[in-house]
Amino acid sequence: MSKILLETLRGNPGERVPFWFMRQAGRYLPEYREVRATTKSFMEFCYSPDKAAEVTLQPLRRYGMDGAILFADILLVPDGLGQNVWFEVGSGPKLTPVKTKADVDQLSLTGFHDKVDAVYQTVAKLKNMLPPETTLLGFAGAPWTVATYMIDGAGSKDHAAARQMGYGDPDLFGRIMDLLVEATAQYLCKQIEAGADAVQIFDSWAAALPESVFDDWVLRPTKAIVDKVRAKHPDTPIIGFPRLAGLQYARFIAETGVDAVSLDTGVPLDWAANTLQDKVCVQGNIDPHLVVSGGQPMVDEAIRILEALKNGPHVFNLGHGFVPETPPENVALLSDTIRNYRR
Ligand code: 1CP
Repeated sequence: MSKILLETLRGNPGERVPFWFMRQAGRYLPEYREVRATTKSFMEFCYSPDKAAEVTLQPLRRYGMDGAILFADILLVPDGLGQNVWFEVGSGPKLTPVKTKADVDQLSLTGFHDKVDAVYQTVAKLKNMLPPETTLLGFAGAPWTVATYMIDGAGSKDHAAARQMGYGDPDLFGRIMDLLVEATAQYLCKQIEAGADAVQIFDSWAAALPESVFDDWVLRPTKAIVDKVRAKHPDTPIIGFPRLAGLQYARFIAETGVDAVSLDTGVPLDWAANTLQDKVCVQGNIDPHLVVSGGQPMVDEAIRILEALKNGPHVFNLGHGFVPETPPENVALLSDTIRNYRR
């Protein structure tokens, strides 16, 4: 049976628009909170293949999405490279920050795949559990976004430490980025070898980077990963998400070679339809906060997006991930609206 999401990502849309949602697994679902409560540490939870596979499948049982996204986190990559990563309740991720040459010397690809092996096991489990028409999505963070956490030591508003290292010590910063490119390419290849049908690269913090560094910090590392993954797996679509990159979305597509892009909430749809969608499949882009209030305004906005992008390959998604306060019944209404729409 053919997978409609996978076919659409390859540029062959059908009558129905396939859908999946960023953060479709997570705290807005009571059944997620129940499984999550059985493991204290979030990292250990991500490294538990049975639990990670279970929470990946939970939203599909409720809403029948066309895609299942592997449950894991972008910060497993620095953990696999030997950095100390942990999550604190209420304040998010924490890492022992990478500041000096000695800190970078501590990071290594040796032992990386053993450390993250549970992720590959989760993918393999999901491959066996999913119906043949469902697309299994693997993912990783893009080097720039992962580097912001590694260098700042936490989530931050303006990624000050990473930007300052990028400008002030480009050699040291470049070593971190090169290591991330290599680790991320290998990590995505292993997910594909374990059964992922397509992969997404999340550059959540690509916003508002000056064009003089956008090339070095976003375009080139992403292109290097795309080239490496494609050399081994030429038929696996790669989705990029340079979130809030504005007009740079066009260069992102032209220069990285991705097969699809995820549109953030701010991308104007006429522009996307005319400038991006003739080159690649687009995903997006309803505001996750509109799914919190739901009702007719959410349905109207979903139809507006479906209509605006109906002349090319489109995968319906959010402009960013679901927030924990999302009422599950609103996700049901949104899913039905997309499922019943015909191009
Ligand atoms: O227990 C919990 O609910 C903790 C919340 C949570 C969840 C559900 C975190 C902590 N990570 C995840 C899973 C996750 N993270 C997935 C798989 C699930 C799915 O999509 O259904 C994915 C793809 C991610 C990716 C991720 N993690 C990104 C990129 C996408 C995005 O949202 O921009 C980022 C930036 C992270 C870091 C992260 N993980 C978790 C938190 C609280 C954060 C920090 C976010 C921040 O700095 O604002």
